[in-house]
Amino acid sequence: MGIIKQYWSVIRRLKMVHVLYNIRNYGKLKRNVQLYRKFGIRKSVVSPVSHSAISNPSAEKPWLDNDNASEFLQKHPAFGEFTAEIQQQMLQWPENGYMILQGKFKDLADKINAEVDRIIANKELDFDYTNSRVMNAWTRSEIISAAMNDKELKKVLSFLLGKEVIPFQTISFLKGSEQETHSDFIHMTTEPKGYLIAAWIALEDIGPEQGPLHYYPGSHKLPYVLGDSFEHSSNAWVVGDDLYGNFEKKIAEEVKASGIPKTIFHAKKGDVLIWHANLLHGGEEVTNKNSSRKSLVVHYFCGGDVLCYHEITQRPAVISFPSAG
Ligand SMILES: O=C(O)CCC(=O)C(=O)O
Repeated sequence: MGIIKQYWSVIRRLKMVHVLYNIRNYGKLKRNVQLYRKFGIRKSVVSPVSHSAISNPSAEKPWLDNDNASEFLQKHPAFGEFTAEIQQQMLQWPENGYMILQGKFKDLADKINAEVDRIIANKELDFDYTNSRVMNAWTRSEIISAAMNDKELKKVLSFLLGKEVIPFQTISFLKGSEQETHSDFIHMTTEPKGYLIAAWIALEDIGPEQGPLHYYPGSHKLPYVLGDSFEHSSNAWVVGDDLYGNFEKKIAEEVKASGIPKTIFHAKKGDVLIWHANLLHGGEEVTNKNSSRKSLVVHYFCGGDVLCYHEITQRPAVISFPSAG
């Protein structure tokens, strides 16, 4: 690793740097004061926060994580408002932790790709060459912003969680991520647990050589793996640089022990895969190194009485929740 990269990797892990950032963003964090009281977090809202600081965890969970959820789902008055195809997909959510909206963004996919190309060509946002991706392209594109705020999509997501969802970030991938199997919940964490959801949109047909996405149906029912479930070297001053690697090892062990078979998603252009906060997923190897794998993933949190933070970096989530004004 180059000296500048090494320097940044240390600075980014310094908790004091996070505190300064949080102070600057206090306006967006002050909604957490009453949530910290509720969940027994005896800290300032500008301090680092992690699962281990919660002394009064909530017993609440998304309604479809409860037993007999499929039965309740069909009886819910809003269920009838969805198309038969969406209803069919929703019925597998409680058991499998994912659902697919086939071809939903088929007509918009090329326009989204053109927007991402423009943003990269004009250097409007930093292009991450290592991971072949651009973060938060929605901030520079009305088309991408409209896709992430698509009414029907948000209605489905809000129904699945039983609370209104708020889009939090987009990641535009040009190539397969080859990311190890993980749950998003260590990156984007909530209390009560489970109030994160992701919508992954294929922006082209994706074949086996392009590093398709994989996932483990039903793995969302495995226990949440957070920073106190495995060893790492974080302390009062820094977030340990072994935290993520050790998390991935722990997840690999959990996957093996569960015996759940892997599913590979050979998506068609415009398909949307929606996954539960704890569904284990990742990127397959890109076997054709020249191939693209264009996709857009949107992560959504819930606001209201939900605390949102990033367990991996121990930072509270800095978002303009509607209630934060
Ligand atoms: O698109 C991929 O390959 C991985 C995306 C992912 O894991 C995520 O956004 O959480």
